[in-house]
Amino acid sequence: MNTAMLNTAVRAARNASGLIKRYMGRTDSLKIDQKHLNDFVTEVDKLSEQEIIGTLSEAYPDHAIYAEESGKHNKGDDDNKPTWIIDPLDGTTNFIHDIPQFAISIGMKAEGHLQVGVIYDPVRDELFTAMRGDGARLNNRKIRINPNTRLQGSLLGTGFPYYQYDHLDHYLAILKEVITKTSGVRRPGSAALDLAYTAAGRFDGFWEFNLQAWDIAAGALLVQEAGGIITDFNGEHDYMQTGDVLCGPPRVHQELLDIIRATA
Ligand code: 2AM
Ligand code: CA
Repeated sequence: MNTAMLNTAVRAARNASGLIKRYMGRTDSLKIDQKHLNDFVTEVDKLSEQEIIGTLSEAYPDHAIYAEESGKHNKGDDDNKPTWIIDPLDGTTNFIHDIPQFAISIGMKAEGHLQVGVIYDPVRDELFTAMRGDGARLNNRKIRINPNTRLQGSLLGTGFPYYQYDHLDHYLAILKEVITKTSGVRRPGSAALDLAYTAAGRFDGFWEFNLQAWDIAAGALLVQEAGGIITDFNGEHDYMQTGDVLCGPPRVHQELLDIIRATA
């Protein structure tokens, strides 16, 4: 069941990526709207989302869909319906600026758990996949987090607050600690890819405030299936609701959580 869903999600992501690639480097001719402060959407986000929803709903007409640009579809009264959680273009700001760091993210939640996660980087043709209980893969090769990694000597990914500044002082206090205790920090601009990179061991951890469920769903499963820990800033599992995400190998996760608590 999950294998069939994973294959369908991969097909949906690849179809959408063909479309995104056609517009790459031609973004000056695109119509760009601002949804909220600093939150942009292009025609490409919308077309990509339509393409993905078309593929998924044809294969699974009974499933619900929760997508960044068009919201909820086919939800009905049943809160526990299997649900596809879609970000059709994560890293839109990069895309608009012709910075080649963006991805398609498709997660599937059913029976209270994330079951399938797909993150596809069309620029590098990197396909990150995970199935619950079956591990995580990059282009079909297993990826695993190194469980012995510690904060000292690590390279972390993060996202700066860009529209909600209530936690800016807390964020900067965390950053100050992290800068002095690690080898470095990167802010690439696609949270989905940051999570995929953490699953692949490229980053030794990641944290960001105020993300959305579609930024997180697929990447959270990837991190877990690669052997990492992902929580909210209380060390609990409400990260899809709160949008506050902290993840990495167990030790890095704990050390980061200690910093987040000590600076709050
Ligand atoms: P999006 O491109 O799908 O909106 C990283 O901070 C996350 O925040 C990204 O995954 C990105 O998802 C979202 N985001 C939206 N607007 C942003 C902006 N102006 N700068 C950085 N990230 C932004
Ligand atoms: Ca996003």
